[in-house]
Amino acid sequence: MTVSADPKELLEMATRLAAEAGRILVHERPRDLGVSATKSSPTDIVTVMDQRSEKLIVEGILAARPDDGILGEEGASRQGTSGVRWVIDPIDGTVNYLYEIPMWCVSIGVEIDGQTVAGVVEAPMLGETFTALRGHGAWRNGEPITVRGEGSDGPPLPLSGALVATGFGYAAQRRAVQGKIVAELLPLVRDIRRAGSAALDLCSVACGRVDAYYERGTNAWDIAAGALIVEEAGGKVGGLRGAAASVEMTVAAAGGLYEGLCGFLEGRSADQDS
Ligand code: LIP
Repeated sequence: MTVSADPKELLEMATRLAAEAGRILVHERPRDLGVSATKSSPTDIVTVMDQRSEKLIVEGILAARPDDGILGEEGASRQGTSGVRWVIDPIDGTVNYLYEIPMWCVSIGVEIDGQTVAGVVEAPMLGETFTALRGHGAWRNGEPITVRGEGSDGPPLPLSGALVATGFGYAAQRRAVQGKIVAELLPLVRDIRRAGSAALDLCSVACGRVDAYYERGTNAWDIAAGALIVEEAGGKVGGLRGAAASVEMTVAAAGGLYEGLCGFLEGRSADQDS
């Protein structure tokens, strides 16, 4: 039975598939799990479970919606004809998954005509399922979530009071530049957190677990669902100098703090590698 392109139904299907993938990632993880391949650098790893998760999700999509497009981190890529495209990170936080650190998730964003309309981030080890439906809100385990400070009519949070999440690339040269930038930011903010999963960092912004997030080098599959979850939780997501969020830079925070963090990052050309 083909699922209609109703965003609510697409979200239900994405949530079901993410949960199914989460279950095998937890219960069928080989005890001797190793690295089955590397990508952009020796530390940019893939495991057999990344591949199994993506395969399960893709097969579930195509069984219900054979005309949809797909973009997956581990190679799933097909042009669809329906206008619906699924953007999949089968394990976001792969290094955490390999090291049995709980901060990993399955992230699925669903686009209609290029705009993300539904997103799910499933974090089985945290017992958290983050979902969002464009124009209708964002939820954690079915309960509405908002960015920290959203709805208060007080002044925007200053950078000095912000708990800021970030991440680092896999290439040594980029990491050296990112290390210099975070070293300059550290004395200006409350503190820094590096969780190892962009999708979960974005969900942490959306539910107020951190105040802001930024990272250079995230891919579409890292942020597709999480960006919508932040926006529907009252936050702002974008790149620097008014650009959209992209591999160049992704910034997420509540309004006033967003501008302050972007100003700091623009002043240091944080969307460059030199
Ligand atoms: C991860 C991102 C994270 C980044 C890591 C890694 P992956 O994605 O979610 O933000 O800092 O280096 O790229 O590779 O685990 O899917």
